Amino acid sequence: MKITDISVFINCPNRNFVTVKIETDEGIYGLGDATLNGREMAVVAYVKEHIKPCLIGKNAHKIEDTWQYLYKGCYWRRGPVTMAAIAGIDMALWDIKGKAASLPVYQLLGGKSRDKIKVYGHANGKDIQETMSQLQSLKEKGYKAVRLQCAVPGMESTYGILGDKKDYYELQSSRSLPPEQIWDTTKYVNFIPKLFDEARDIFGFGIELLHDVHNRLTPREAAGFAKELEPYKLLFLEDPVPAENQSSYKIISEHTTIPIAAGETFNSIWDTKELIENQWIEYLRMAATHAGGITPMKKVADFAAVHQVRMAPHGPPDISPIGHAANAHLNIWAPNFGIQEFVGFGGDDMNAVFSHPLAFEDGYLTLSDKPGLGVDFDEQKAKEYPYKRAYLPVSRLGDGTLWDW
Ligand code: EZ4
Ligand code: CO
Repeated sequence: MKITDISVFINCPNRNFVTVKIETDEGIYGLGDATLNGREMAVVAYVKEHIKPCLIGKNAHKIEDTWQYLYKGCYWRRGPVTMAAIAGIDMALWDIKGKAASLPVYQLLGGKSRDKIKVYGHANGKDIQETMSQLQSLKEKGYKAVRLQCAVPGMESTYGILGDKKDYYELQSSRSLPPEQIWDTTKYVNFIPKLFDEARDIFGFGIELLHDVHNRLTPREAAGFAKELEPYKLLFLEDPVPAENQSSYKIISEHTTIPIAAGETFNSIWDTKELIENQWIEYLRMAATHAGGITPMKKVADFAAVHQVRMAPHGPPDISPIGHAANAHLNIWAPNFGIQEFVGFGGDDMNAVFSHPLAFEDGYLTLSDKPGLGVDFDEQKAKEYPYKRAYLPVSRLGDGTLWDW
């Protein structure tokens, strides 16, 4: 089966998504997600200008060789743009192989290790009360696990909500340039334990709770913060410090028993090496879209399993339904799957463009048996949603110093 064409689509049905389509001479096509929030056009150019010319006429069944060719063969390895581009191609090739075999991708990975995929949702309030009412409504929807975030008093414009609730800090900004927010570590670390104290008071310990620090602390600040959160028995504390220096996590894990998660921005197995080999984390957040696709994620999951690290893939609204489906096929297979982040799909606009094999039922995602990844993409409909340049906010300290996001 030969690759005859590769197209790249960039659309904004609520969020910007980069979609790769590979066509073959047997009429089977595959879809991949290559979305890189805030840097989408770099990936579009990478696939169109640099990858496409090399793959036309090549054998669509050679997934592993194609992955190695794009990774080792270009000399410049790794990096988020390169790996998102490779992910788009890799997912599309798995989709093609599944369709050719009339099997869902999880069957090609080794079959199901579980029936359904446990997920966690997000409660993000402007104050503790609002976060608690969001937690309540997620619980009523069936969620068994919820990540709690809350605007910190005295810094309402940051790390919670930006005023109007549509502009929650993780969403792309509708402004033409990145909004800037002020960060204050002292206010943050003094406030968040109160949020969890209230949640355990009201909801008890029958629901799993999580929290994302978004890399904003130093290792020793993070260790102290984690110790303070220990009584609230979080499922995990995410990204307490940046992970470029992996040994920062040694300091944290030597001081606290709180389970730590990291890795949503990692794009190579090498980014995980010390964290996993030293068992400094309990959960790995890597996801197919930013890690180079399904081919490397299978290896990453197996490597993590050797060290009792479980997979908890990144599942933000800036991963397309194709990326979510790729994660789901990996999750249903991986013996060491833990939990999937899932905040729902982006409403009618997104559902008009993408159909997907996932359904939320009582705190779990189910995955249909459609061949391949099970996603479809309406190219005509997608034209109604042109790309809009958008950025995540940036953080600064009160004196203007640029801080980790
Ligand atoms: O802020 O994907 O745990 N989830 C997250 C995400 C990230 C966004 C950045 O593009 O931290 O929602
Ligand atoms: Co995160």
